Amino acid sequence: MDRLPVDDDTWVLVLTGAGVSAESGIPTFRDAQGLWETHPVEKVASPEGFREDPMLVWRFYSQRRAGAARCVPNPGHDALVTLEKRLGQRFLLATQNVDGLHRRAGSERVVEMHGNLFKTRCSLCARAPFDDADVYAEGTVPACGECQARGQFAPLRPHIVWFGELLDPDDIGSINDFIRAGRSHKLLFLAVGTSGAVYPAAGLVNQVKAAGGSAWLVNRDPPENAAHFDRFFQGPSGVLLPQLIG
Ligand code: BJW
Repeated sequence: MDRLPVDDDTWVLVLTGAGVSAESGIPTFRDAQGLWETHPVEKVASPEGFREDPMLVWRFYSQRRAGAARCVPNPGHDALVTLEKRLGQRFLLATQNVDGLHRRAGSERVVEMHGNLFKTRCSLCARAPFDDADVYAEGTVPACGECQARGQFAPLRPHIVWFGELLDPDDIGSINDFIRAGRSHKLLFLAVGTSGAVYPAAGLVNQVKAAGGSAWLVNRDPPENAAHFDRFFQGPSGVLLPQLIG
């Protein structure tokens, strides 16, 4: 099997999606038996859904927290740690995953584009998102203590980027800076375990190609944006990434 073509002048931007955590036991979104099949996305993962029924949303995220806390990183996560160790600052991992498994595996140069399942923030005030692994009891909506101290009730919400919400500009900035810096080197994009259906992540391949880079893909099924990649390795990332990275 081919190895990822990495030398001293190669900069690697990795994009991961739910597929990379599938072998750890975390459900994907759009596959058969994926999360969206049993949980309507507009009800559990949209600002409108949260306004309408915050209890339902917290039940969904509490279950997800409990599930993800029981899972452990798989050899695909580990292979990306190996790659980062080899490349140092010539490596950046942009993940759409909110499960925290990349950091638990040991990845450090990570941008969590869609937030983090184990962080919470206030739906009203500007306090910084905080670590929160609580699994809230059925029928509960946690309230912001800081707003409460000011005599106002404000529901806390998961620190997740829902559809229609903007990604953190600092996160987008880090990814764009990396692509800009990589332009004068051998820039390589590696997408893993993502359906290529959700933007702006699905457009990163085009950004890298426009910057003169090449694009490799590891996925179980052909994603929506498959045509933009130079190489496609079809199969489970927990098996293929260790082979590609060595
Ligand atoms: C394996 C495997 C194994 C399985 N090994 N592989 C441009 C054009 C059109 C629309 C838009 C656009 N720009 C923005 C939009 C709107 C929207 C969007 O993209 N809509 C599309 C659906 C068309 N984007 C947004 O709203 C974003 N915000 C934004 O851009 O703001 C500005 C703006 C707004 C509106 C209009 C224009 C501009 C925010 C997106 C936030 C996404 N959030 C979610 C929900 C988080 C909830 C949560 O986690 O609790 O993030 S959606 C969900 O999808 C989640 C994921 O991170 C994301 C991507 O899913 P992913 O990871 O690809 O998973 P799956 O399940 O889809 O695929 C798994 C893949 O793995 C499959 O291919 C399998 O084959 C594979 N696989 N096992 C390897 N073992």
